[in-house]
Amino acid sequence: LPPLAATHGGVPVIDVSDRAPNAAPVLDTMALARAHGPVFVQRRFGQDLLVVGDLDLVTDLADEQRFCKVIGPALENVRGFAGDGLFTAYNEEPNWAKAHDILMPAFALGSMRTYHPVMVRVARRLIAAWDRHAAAGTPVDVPDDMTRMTLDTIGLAGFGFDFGSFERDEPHPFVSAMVRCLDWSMRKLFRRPDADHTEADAAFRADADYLASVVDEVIAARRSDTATGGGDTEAEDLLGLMLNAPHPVDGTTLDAANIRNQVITFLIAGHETTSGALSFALHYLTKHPTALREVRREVDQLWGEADDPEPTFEDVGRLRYTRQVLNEALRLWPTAPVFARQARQDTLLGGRVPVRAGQPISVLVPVLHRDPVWGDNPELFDPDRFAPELEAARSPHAFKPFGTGERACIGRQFALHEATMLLGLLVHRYRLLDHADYQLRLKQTLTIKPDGFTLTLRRRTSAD
Ligand code: MNH
Repeated sequence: LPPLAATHGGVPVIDVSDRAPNAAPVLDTMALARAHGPVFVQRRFGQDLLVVGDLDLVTDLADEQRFCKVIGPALENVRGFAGDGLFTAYNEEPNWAKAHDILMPAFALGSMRTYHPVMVRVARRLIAAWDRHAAAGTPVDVPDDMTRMTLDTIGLAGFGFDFGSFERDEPHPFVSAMVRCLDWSMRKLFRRPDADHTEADAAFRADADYLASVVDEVIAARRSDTATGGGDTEAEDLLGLMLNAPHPVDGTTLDAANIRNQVITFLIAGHETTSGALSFALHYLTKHPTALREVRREVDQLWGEADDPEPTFEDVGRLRYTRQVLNEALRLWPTAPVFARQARQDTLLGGRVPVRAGQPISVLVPVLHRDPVWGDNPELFDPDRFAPELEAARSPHAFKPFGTGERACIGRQFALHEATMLLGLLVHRYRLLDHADYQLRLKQTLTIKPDGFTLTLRRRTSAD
């Protein structure tokens, strides 16, 4: 481990300049927390970053009177392709509040009802593909297929655009370009100040331009649809709101550059983290037969021996334990593992750590999710931690996979509805066979996923 360089207001300072990032840099940061405690300063090439993963301090950081979101170094890089979209807009940038106000209705409960049939339709695409693998006895690449499912879902539900991911052997090129853009945004954080990065930057620019060209295609498809009299039913989807909805206060619509940034933002934020969460949940279910049995009990109670259940919107709300499984997977591996906060004024964080106004403070979510508040075996996968009575007794700040406050995830209900339903349908239909005795290995491109996770499948029979 790197030596302690100094301390800062009682907080250890660790110089990590000499460490090359591995496949999942968040694991390195978690190791620092294990060695030095959940609050420390990470120093790289003379730049300091305060990192926090302890419940008391995160509770303080969640106080919106004193702290707010900051576009830290990582999101500053993401701005290179998502611009002033909702995720990467500065708090004080007028387009944040404007887009937030215009797009909020698309995430109200009523809207989830309208997305539900689309989510079922895309779930059936995945099931059709998995049925073929089950019949052939060939393995499925779980994160790749979860990504196909979530990308097609946000494309169709938000934009009326079909990526057709299950008709492709390889991921849609939008996904590969996006992954490289996210990876560039992350690797840039580790650059030695003296090296030349012209080539990587040019490749990034080409990928970012390609993402923008896909967006133009998505928008053009809508415009031609509207011109031919279709599209009425889509007037209220995300793209409809982006293109046409007047701001409730000043009556203007979003500008063209901002619309492009919003489409890129939602196509990425709307699928990348959800697919990781589903992949982790499936991994843990294959390793925890008791939890798997409980999910089976729940889905069988709902859908019995139906060959092709028709899940209703209300059904998804009844999958309580299945949702606990997702929450527990998001506790152990929050797929967006870091978010950043800043003090509104110079202050003492938690009454003890001096911080300057505007200074980025990293919340290391996987460490928060292993705080002593989670008991003495926080590494254990146990969905019962999310039983309603235990949840009610626990601090609301102990679990932050969706960030916090005004800038928390707008798509949380969307993600949970989509993921809970799919997880339920898969457990209802298949035996998930851990044919390779998969050992969890993380891959990170800002967000995290299980790397190289495959399963084989068998259709369940009444005997299973
Ligand atoms: Mn989402 C913000 C995690 C699914 C769209 N999301 C955030 C933040 C986290 C997050 C954390 C806050 C980041 C920060 O503080 O800097 N999001 C997730 C996770 C999932 C997820 C773990 C799935 C699981 N997110 C979704 C989905 C959508 C979406 C689905 C869209 C359909 N998220 C967003 C947007 C923001 C956001 C947009 C930015 C909101 C804002 O700042 O106003």
